[in-house]
Amino acid sequence: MPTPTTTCTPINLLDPALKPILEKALAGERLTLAEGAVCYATGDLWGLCGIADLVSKRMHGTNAYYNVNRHLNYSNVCALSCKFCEFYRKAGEEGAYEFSIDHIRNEAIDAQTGGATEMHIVGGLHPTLPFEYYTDMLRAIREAAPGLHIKAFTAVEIVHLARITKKHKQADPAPGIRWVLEQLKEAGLGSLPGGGAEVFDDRVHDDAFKGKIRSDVWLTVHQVAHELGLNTNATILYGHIEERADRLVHMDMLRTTQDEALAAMGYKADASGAVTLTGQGAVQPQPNDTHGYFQAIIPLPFFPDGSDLEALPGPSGLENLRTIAVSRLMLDNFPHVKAFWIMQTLPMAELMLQAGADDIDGTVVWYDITKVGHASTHQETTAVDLENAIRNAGLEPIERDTRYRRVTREGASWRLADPVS
Ligand code: V47
Repeated sequence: MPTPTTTCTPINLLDPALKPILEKALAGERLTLAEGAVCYATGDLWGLCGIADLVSKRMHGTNAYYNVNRHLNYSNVCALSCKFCEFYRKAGEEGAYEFSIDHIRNEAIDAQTGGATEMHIVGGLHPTLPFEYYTDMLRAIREAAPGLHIKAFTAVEIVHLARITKKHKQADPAPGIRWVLEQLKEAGLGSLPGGGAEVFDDRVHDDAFKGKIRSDVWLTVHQVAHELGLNTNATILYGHIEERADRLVHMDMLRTTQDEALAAMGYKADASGAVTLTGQGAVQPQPNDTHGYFQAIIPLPFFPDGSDLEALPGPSGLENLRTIAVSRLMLDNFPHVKAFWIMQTLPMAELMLQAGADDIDGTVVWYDITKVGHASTHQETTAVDLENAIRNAGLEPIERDTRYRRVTREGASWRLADPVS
């Protein structure tokens, strides 16, 4: 989309500690970790949200995005036992499942018939499904529903596939990851979702999700994907046993990786190597770039229900709002901040659209990873509900495809807006 030219008016702040943050935001300069800590500590939450909103409006004007998509969790069988996860089952355990390729093909046909533009596919680390299951899945979708963009497999699954194909080398994981991604891309993979990042901290990793890839390998998967021209997203799972300082380090590691992607795309870095996209008139990365980049950060609030960490309360609504605002301000080179309505709820997502978020994800349909209360896996909303939520936040709803190109739609039939913007 073209860069909007909205002029932003400075805002009144109750906490003087936020003044340098506002000045840096207005100048499009990078915040330090210490300034991130100020954002987390301030009592003037609305002032903080106002700064994040100003940055978001400068980047996107009054546009806010959603898509017509379908999530699919192909299997919940997982070799790992992450403490925060209530989704996984062991093979043979009650409730364990894996979808057949026929089932997945039918889902894709159904999604395409209903007008979806994207299928978002993730699952557990299945101990016995062969590599061909994953490439067959992609080919079946591509053949049966060629209009769907396939966003699939977290970095954790990609490394699992490198392991089962014996391509993974602990000392140098990049070549095995590259091989897997090349095969998947050839079979129809269009981009990578942001899952599996959790929090990039070794203490938290070893306590809550030991056995999962560490931050360096997660980031390598995304770097290699970018080199292959695949766009990706990133997540941060917060509100469990991590500290706020851990979240800031996580965000810093992500933005450093994004600096590299943007520099490879021709963006000019400052003396410290930073490339920011938040300054007045900054040009946002455009679709059709041959080098990939992170499109969106998706802060994921921890849902304790049914997990081994069930005794924890999970983050409050205000902490969720604050984390959206901090994400917008710290991740100055991420084009989009997504308030995933399934995890944030649609009413909270409206608030977040006034606090740094510019995207609320899509119609979803099926979602098995987190379920509010006793909800089933059928968690669907309509494009009308998403548009209403965006309008309630005073913004203009823009239906986008996976690459944030504007979609024009009549019922289930859609096309990219012409000219592509
Ligand atoms: O990787 C697991 C998280 C992620 C819990 O890329 C939990 O557009 C909260 O990554 N409480 C999957 N979170 C979801 C995900 C995602 C969602 C929407 C959009 C995109 C995107 C990506 O969910 C997992 C894990 O980090 N998760 N269990 C839990 N109890």
